[in-house]
Amino acid sequence: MADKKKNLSDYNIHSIPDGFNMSFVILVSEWNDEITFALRDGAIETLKKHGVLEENITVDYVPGSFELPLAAKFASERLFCNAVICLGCVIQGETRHFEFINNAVANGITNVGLQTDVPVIFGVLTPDNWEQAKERAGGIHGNKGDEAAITAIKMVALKDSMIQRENDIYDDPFAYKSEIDEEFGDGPFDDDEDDFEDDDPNDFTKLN
Ligand code: DLZ
Repeated sequence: MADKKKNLSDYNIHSIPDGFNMSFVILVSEWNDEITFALRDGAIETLKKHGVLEENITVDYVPGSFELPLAAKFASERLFCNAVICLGCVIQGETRHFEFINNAVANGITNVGLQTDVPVIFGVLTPDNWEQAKERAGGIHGNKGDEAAITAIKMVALKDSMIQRENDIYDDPFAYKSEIDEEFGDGPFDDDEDDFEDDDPNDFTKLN
């Protein structure tokens, strides 16, 4: 079983892809700004540590966490954005606002990612009190901003590797014969003799 993580900022530095050529938008909620600005600073430092260029990091602000999903949608539609990092802090209070905001933000952020195909990272703290928030914004439990930055880099790299793999298949379909056969069954690479009169593997017209 994998070790249980004790600190939000614990990770193996060598397992993180290089962020050079990646662009990020960081959205910061102004509510509880002592906390969210610490998350922002952690995220920026971590992105830079992993090769992301300063000019490829855009920081924008929203009034409260509730506004993060819509702002994430604006950002995800921009060409300069490979991933959006949403940072906020909703502290449990006496009102039911806490639940409403948390549910709306979590669902909203999830939906933006699914609708746009752009990774949108949930870096919103939902602590019971101020102490817990501080512990996760550069305190004894690390910094959730770091964790959000690492997640963003990993998701951009994952998406890039899938796009690259698909391009490789288009470039050299015969190298991927077994995978294509598996995916499409009785497709153009099926070994069934009836499929083609002549089995010339260099005849790409048969793919059309
Ligand atoms: C209204 C509100 C409350 C009560 N608490 C928080 C909070 O703890 N953290 C946060 O980020 N935002 C809070 N907000 C503001 C809402 O997110 C939102 O900005 C307003 O309801 C306006 O839409």
